[in-house]
Amino acid sequence: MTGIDRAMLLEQARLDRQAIPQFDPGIDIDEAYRVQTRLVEQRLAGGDRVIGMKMGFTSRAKMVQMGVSDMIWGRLTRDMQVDDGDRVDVSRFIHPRAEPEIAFLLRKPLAGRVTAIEALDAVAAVAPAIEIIDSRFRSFRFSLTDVVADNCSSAAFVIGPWAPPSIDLSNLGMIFSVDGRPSHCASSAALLGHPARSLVAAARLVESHGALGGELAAGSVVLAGAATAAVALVPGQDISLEVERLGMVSFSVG
Ligand code: 0L1
Ligand code: MG
Repeated sequence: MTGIDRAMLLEQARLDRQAIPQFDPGIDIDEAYRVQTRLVEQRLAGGDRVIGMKMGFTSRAKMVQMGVSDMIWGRLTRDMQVDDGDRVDVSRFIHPRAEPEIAFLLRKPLAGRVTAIEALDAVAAVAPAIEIIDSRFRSFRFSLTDVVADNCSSAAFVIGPWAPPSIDLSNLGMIFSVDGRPSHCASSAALLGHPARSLVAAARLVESHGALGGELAAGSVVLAGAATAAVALVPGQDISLEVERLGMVSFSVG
Protein backbone atom coordinates (compact mmCIF):
# COMPACT_ATOMS: atom_id res chain seq x y z
CA MET A 1 0.00 0.00 0.00
CA THR A 2 1.41 3.44 -0.89
CA GLY A 3 1.56 6.43 1.43
CA ILE A 4 -1.25 8.07 -0.55
CA ASP A 5 -3.42 4.97 -0.05
CA ARG A 6 -2.79 5.11 3.68
CA ALA A 7 -3.60 8.84 3.84
CA MET A 8 -6.83 8.26 1.90
CA LEU A 9 -7.85 5.38 4.18
CA LEU A 10 -7.30 7.52 7.27
CA GLU A 11 -9.26 10.47 5.84
CA GLN A 12 -12.11 8.18 4.79
CA ALA A 13 -12.17 6.65 8.28
CA ARG A 14 -12.57 10.15 9.73
CA LEU A 15 -15.31 11.12 7.29
CA ASP A 16 -17.21 7.82 7.72
CA ARG A 17 -16.58 7.71 11.50
CA GLN A 18 -15.42 4.13 11.03
CA ALA A 19 -12.21 3.01 12.71
CA ILE A 20 -9.71 1.00 10.65
CA PRO A 21 -7.24 -1.74 11.69
CA GLN A 22 -3.59 -0.88 12.29
CA PHE A 23 -1.39 -0.72 9.22
CA ASP A 24 0.19 -4.06 8.36
CA PRO A 25 3.01 -4.12 7.46
CA GLY A 26 4.04 -1.12 9.52
CA ILE A 27 5.87 1.90 8.10
CA ASP A 28 8.95 3.76 9.27
CA ILE A 29 8.77 7.13 11.00
CA ASP A 30 9.77 9.22 7.96
CA GLU A 31 7.09 7.54 5.87
CA ALA A 32 4.60 8.07 8.72
CA TYR A 33 5.19 11.84 8.64
CA ARG A 34 4.86 11.78 4.82
CA VAL A 35 1.48 10.04 5.21
CA GLN A 36 0.46 12.70 7.75
CA THR A 37 1.39 15.42 5.24
CA ARG A 38 -0.73 13.74 2.54
CA LEU A 39 -3.60 13.28 5.01
CA VAL A 40 -3.68 16.94 5.98
CA GLU A 41 -3.22 18.05 2.34
CA GLN A 42 -6.59 16.44 1.56
CA ARG A 43 -8.20 18.71 4.16
CA LEU A 44 -6.37 21.78 2.85
CA ALA A 45 -7.63 20.99 -0.65
CA GLY A 46 -11.13 21.27 0.84
CA GLY A 47 -10.38 24.82 2.06
CA ASP A 48 -8.99 24.16 5.55
CA ARG A 49 -5.78 25.90 6.74
CA VAL A 50 -2.91 24.86 9.04
CA ILE A 51 -2.76 27.20 12.04
CA GLY A 52 -0.27 25.45 14.25
CA MET A 53 1.20 22.32 15.67
CA LYS A 54 0.35 19.87 18.42
CA MET A 55 2.94 18.01 20.41
CA GLY A 56 2.11 14.54 21.70
CA PHE A 57 3.45 12.17 24.34
CA THR A 58 5.26 14.96 26.16
CA SER A 59 4.13 13.64 29.53
CA ARG A 60 4.80 10.33 31.20
CA ALA A 61 1.06 9.92 31.94
CA LYS A 62 0.27 9.89 28.21
CA MET A 63 3.18 7.64 27.30
CA VAL A 64 2.03 5.11 29.88
CA GLN A 65 -1.65 5.35 28.83
CA MET A 66 -0.82 4.69 25.17
CA GLY A 67 2.22 2.41 25.62
CA VAL A 68 4.67 4.51 23.57
CA SER A 69 7.92 6.20 24.45
CA ASP A 70 8.68 8.96 21.93
CA MET A 71 7.42 12.50 21.35
CA ILE A 72 5.35 13.04 18.22
CA TRP A 73 3.85 16.08 16.47
CA GLY A 74 0.86 16.82 14.28
CA ARG A 75 -0.83 19.69 12.46
CA LEU A 76 -3.64 21.84 13.89
CA THR A 77 -6.06 23.25 11.35
CA ARG A 78 -8.59 26.06 11.53
CA ASP A 79 -11.57 23.71 11.17
CA MET A 80 -10.45 21.78 14.25
CA GLN A 81 -10.84 24.78 16.56
CA VAL A 82 -13.91 24.95 18.79
CA ASP A 83 -14.81 28.13 20.68
CA ASP A 84 -14.35 28.17 24.44
CA GLY A 85 -17.66 27.25 26.12
CA ASP A 86 -19.21 25.73 22.98
CA ARG A 87 -21.12 22.48 22.70
CA VAL A 88 -19.25 19.82 20.74
CA ASP A 89 -21.35 17.29 18.86
CA VAL A 90 -19.47 14.04 19.38
CA SER A 91 -21.49 12.16 16.79
CA ARG A 92 -18.95 13.59 14.31
CA PHE A 93 -16.22 11.49 15.95
CA ILE A 94 -15.50 7.75 16.35
CA HIS A 95 -14.50 7.38 20.02
CA PRO A 96 -13.41 10.84 21.19
CA ARG A 97 -11.36 11.57 24.27
CA ALA A 98 -10.32 14.90 25.82
CA GLU A 99 -7.04 15.84 27.45
CA PRO A 100 -5.71 18.89 29.34
CA GLU A 101 -3.03 20.99 27.69
CA ILE A 102 -1.33 24.37 27.62
CA ALA A 103 -1.33 26.42 24.41
CA PHE A 104 1.26 28.91 23.17
CA LEU A 105 0.59 31.69 20.64
CA LEU A 106 3.71 32.86 18.80
CA ARG A 107 4.49 36.51 18.11
CA LYS A 108 7.47 35.76 15.88
CA PRO A 109 8.76 32.75 13.91
CA LEU A 110 10.54 29.95 15.73
CA ALA A 111 12.61 27.14 14.23
CA GLY A 112 15.62 24.94 14.82
CA ARG A 113 17.71 24.52 17.93
CA VAL A 114 16.58 27.13 20.44
CA THR A 115 16.85 27.41 24.19
CA ALA A 116 13.78 27.54 26.43
CA ILE A 117 14.47 31.26 26.97
CA GLU A 118 14.57 31.89 23.21
CA ALA A 119 11.38 29.85 22.75
CA LEU A 120 9.55 31.81 25.44
CA ASP A 121 10.76 35.09 23.94
CA ALA A 122 8.83 34.16 20.77
CA VAL A 123 5.57 33.68 22.72
CA ALA A 124 2.85 36.33 22.57
CA ALA A 125 0.47 34.60 25.00
CA VAL A 126 -0.29 31.36 26.82
CA ALA A 127 -3.65 29.73 27.58
CA PRO A 128 -5.31 26.70 29.12
CA ALA A 129 -6.44 24.36 26.35
CA ILE A 130 -8.22 21.06 25.83
CA GLU A 131 -7.47 18.76 22.92
CA ILE A 132 -10.06 16.31 21.62
CA ILE A 133 -8.36 13.25 20.20
CA ASP A 134 -10.10 10.59 18.11
CA SER A 135 -7.83 7.87 16.78
CA ARG A 136 -8.91 6.62 13.39
CA PHE A 137 -7.51 3.23 14.48
CA ARG A 138 -9.76 0.62 16.05
CA SER A 139 -9.92 0.68 19.88
CA PHE A 140 -7.30 3.49 20.01
CA ARG A 141 -4.67 0.79 19.37
CA PHE A 142 -1.74 1.93 17.28
CA SER A 143 2.01 1.85 16.87
CA LEU A 144 3.99 5.07 17.12
CA THR A 145 4.17 5.30 13.32
CA ASP A 146 0.42 4.62 12.93
CA VAL A 147 -0.48 7.48 15.27
CA VAL A 148 1.94 9.85 13.52
CA ALA A 149 0.36 9.01 10.14
CA ASP A 150 -3.07 9.69 11.72
CA ASN A 151 -2.06 13.30 12.54
CA CYS A 152 -1.45 12.14 16.10
CA SER A 153 -5.14 11.33 16.70
CA SER A 154 -5.96 15.02 16.59
CA ALA A 155 -9.62 15.88 16.07
CA ALA A 156 -10.43 19.25 17.68
CA PHE A 157 -9.16 21.70 20.28
CA VAL A 158 -10.49 24.45 22.52
CA ILE A 159 -8.38 27.36 23.75
CA GLY A 160 -9.25 29.42 26.83
CA PRO A 161 -8.44 33.06 27.52
CA TRP A 162 -4.95 34.13 26.44
CA ALA A 163 -2.71 35.30 29.30
CA PRO A 164 0.59 37.19 29.24
CA PRO A 165 3.70 35.11 28.47
CA SER A 166 5.43 36.50 31.58
CA ILE A 167 3.52 34.03 33.81
CA ASP A 168 5.89 31.41 35.21
CA LEU A 169 4.69 28.12 33.68
CA SER A 170 7.08 25.87 35.57
CA ASN A 171 4.70 24.46 38.19
CA LEU A 172 1.07 25.47 37.69
CA GLY A 173 -1.73 23.32 39.11
CA MET A 174 -4.01 21.83 36.43
CA ILE A 175 -7.45 20.48 37.38
CA PHE A 176 -9.27 18.61 34.63
CA SER A 177 -12.93 18.12 35.50
CA VAL A 178 -15.92 16.21 34.22
CA ASP A 179 -19.29 17.63 35.29
CA GLY A 180 -17.53 19.92 37.76
CA ARG A 181 -15.75 17.07 39.56
CA PRO A 182 -11.97 16.72 39.25
CA SER A 183 -11.10 13.75 37.10
CA HIS A 184 -7.34 14.27 36.77
CA CYS A 185 -4.97 16.72 38.47
CA ALA A 186 -1.44 17.54 37.37
CA SER A 187 1.27 20.14 37.42
CA SER A 188 2.38 21.89 34.24
CA ALA A 189 5.77 20.38 35.13
CA ALA A 190 4.32 17.07 33.87
CA LEU A 191 5.09 18.44 30.39
CA LEU A 192 8.79 17.59 30.02
CA GLY A 193 9.52 19.32 33.33
CA HIS A 194 8.38 22.67 31.86
CA PRO A 195 5.92 23.31 28.99
CA ALA A 196 8.52 25.53 27.27
CA ARG A 197 10.52 22.36 26.58
CA SER A 198 7.66 21.16 24.41
CA LEU A 199 7.91 24.40 22.41
CA VAL A 200 11.68 23.90 22.11
CA ALA A 201 11.05 20.39 20.74
CA ALA A 202 8.36 21.70 18.35
CA ALA A 203 10.81 24.25 16.91
CA ARG A 204 13.47 21.59 16.40
CA LEU A 205 11.09 19.04 14.86
CA VAL A 206 9.40 21.43 12.46
CA GLU A 207 12.78 22.42 11.04
CA SER A 208 14.32 18.95 10.96
CA HIS A 209 11.23 17.53 9.20
CA GLY A 210 11.07 20.53 6.84
CA ALA A 211 7.38 20.78 7.73
CA LEU A 212 5.09 23.83 7.87
CA GLY A 213 7.57 25.70 5.68
CA GLY A 214 10.39 24.69 8.08
CA GLU A 215 9.27 27.00 10.90
CA LEU A 216 6.53 27.82 13.35
CA ALA A 217 5.25 31.06 11.84
CA ALA A 218 4.26 34.14 13.81
CA GLY A 219 0.62 33.69 14.81
CA SER A 220 0.93 29.89 15.12
CA VAL A 221 -0.69 28.02 17.98
CA VAL A 222 1.31 25.23 19.63
CA LEU A 223 -0.34 22.71 21.95
CA ALA A 224 2.27 21.46 24.41
CA GLY A 225 0.76 17.97 24.87
CA ALA A 226 -1.49 16.35 27.43
CA ALA A 227 -0.48 16.63 31.08
CA THR A 228 -2.63 13.64 32.11
CA ALA A 229 -4.30 10.62 30.55
CA ALA A 230 -7.29 11.39 28.32
CA VAL A 231 -10.94 11.07 29.33
CA ALA A 232 -13.55 9.34 27.12
CA LEU A 233 -16.32 11.70 25.99
CA VAL A 234 -20.03 10.89 26.12
CA PRO A 235 -22.97 13.20 25.40
CA GLY A 236 -24.14 15.24 28.35
CA GLN A 237 -20.75 15.82 29.96
CA ASP A 238 -19.34 19.23 30.85
CA ILE A 239 -15.57 19.19 30.42
CA SER A 240 -13.36 21.88 31.92
CA LEU A 241 -9.75 22.60 32.69
CA GLU A 242 -8.57 25.13 35.24
CA VAL A 243 -4.91 26.06 35.14
CA GLU A 244 -3.60 28.04 38.09
CA ARG A 245 -2.98 31.70 37.09
CA LEU A 246 -4.10 31.04 33.49
CA GLY A 247 -7.81 30.46 34.10
CA MET A 248 -10.43 28.13 32.75
CA VAL A 249 -11.43 26.58 29.42
CA SER A 250 -14.48 24.40 28.89
CA PHE A 251 -16.92 22.79 26.49
CA SER A 252 -20.01 20.67 26.76
CA VAL A 253 -20.46 17.35 25.00
CA GLY A 254 -23.52 17.04 22.80
O1 0L1 B 1 -1.14 15.21 23.85
C1 0L1 B 1 -0.82 14.05 23.71
O2 0L1 B 1 0.13 13.56 24.34
C2 0L1 B 1 -1.71 13.23 22.76
C3 0L1 B 1 -1.07 12.40 21.77
C4 0L1 B 1 -2.16 11.90 20.85
C5 0L1 B 1 -2.12 10.48 20.64
C6 0L1 B 1 -3.18 9.71 21.37
O3 0L1 B 1 -3.14 9.63 22.60
O4 0L1 B 1 -4.04 9.14 20.68
MG1 MG C 1 -2.86 16.16 23.03
